[in-house]
Amino acid sequence: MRQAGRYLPEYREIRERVGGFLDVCYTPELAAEVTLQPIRRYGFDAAILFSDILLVPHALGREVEFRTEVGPVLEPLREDGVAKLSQDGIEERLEAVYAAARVVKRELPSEVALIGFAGAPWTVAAYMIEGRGGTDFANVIRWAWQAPASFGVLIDILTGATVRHLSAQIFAGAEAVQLFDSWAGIAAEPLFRYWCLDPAREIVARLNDLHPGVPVIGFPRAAGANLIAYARETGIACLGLDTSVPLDWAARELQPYVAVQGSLDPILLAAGGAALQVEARRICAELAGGPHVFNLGHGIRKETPPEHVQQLLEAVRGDSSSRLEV
Ligand code: 1CP
Repeated sequence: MRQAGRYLPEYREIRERVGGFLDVCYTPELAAEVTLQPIRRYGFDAAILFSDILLVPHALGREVEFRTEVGPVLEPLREDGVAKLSQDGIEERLEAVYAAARVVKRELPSEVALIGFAGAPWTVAAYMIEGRGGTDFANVIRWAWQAPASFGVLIDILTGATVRHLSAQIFAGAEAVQLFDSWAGIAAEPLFRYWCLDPAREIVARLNDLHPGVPVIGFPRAAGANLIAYARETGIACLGLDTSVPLDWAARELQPYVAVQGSLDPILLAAGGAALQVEARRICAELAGGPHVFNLGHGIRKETPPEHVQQLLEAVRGDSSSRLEV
């Protein structure tokens, strides 16, 4: 999940030495190194490539900056800016990401999967239009209702760019890819169908054509009961559950159609203690009747003590012999 590295001293050391977040993303050796750090420390079953969902708007020609303590800041997109977005050459502009994936793939033990990712069109559009996180995204919602034709052009461009970016990561060694629709929950029902579900279906169909057998994981965060349609209609192989999804409901309504992952509250992981162990085991038990990948319900928090992650792994795996040599 997002910002996985920030709680690790070895990540912070690299960030302090190198400076900019984007510099780490665009330097293959560094991006590969921070991808591998949590695998070396804990021996997870999969590594997620170190990158960010906002590299795609950057590659489409938008200004993107990551400011310390503020997060991402983009030049806000207006309707007259859509025609200037260009997908030409995005693979060349994002070549450092694929180079990082190739390095990671070479270094990872063969039993550890590499996961590539991209932001879903709706969520990336939300950041492009709003210019930053931490808002109510009123501008994206207003545009989607008031000018669906130009909004549709933007979503189509992002859908195409997402397929190209994910496909290139798979060619570079990713064995599964995740589509982060972190702001799916702000899309009211018809918006959800047009701008979250339909683009996801198209992305999955095109990737399945290009790369048969490579699973696509969907994470439409806070989508609530819309998860049912997303699980049944998009063709995704696995669905990420945010912290609010009731697990008996997920077992009944979602698991017959897709594998599920997620659920554990990252705040509980940061808090630790007996409640963490109990909750980890409860999640495994509730989802034991179908395909389940243990994961968090959202990104790991910066203040998480690294030893809580080890305790969680032990609770899930039932032993402490899981460290791998990388
Ligand atoms: O070092 C730093 O301080 C930068 C923090 C950071 C990191 C480590 C950002 C800024 N992005 C990332 C990496 C990242 N982002 C990964 C790689 C794996 C990992 O290190 O965890 C992934 C998968 C993402 C995906 C991402 N970026 C999402 C989707 C997932 C989610 O959390 O919902 C989103 C919404 C972003 C945008 C973003 N990037 C960074 C921040 C602070 C934000 C959120 C801005 C906001 O809305 O408040």
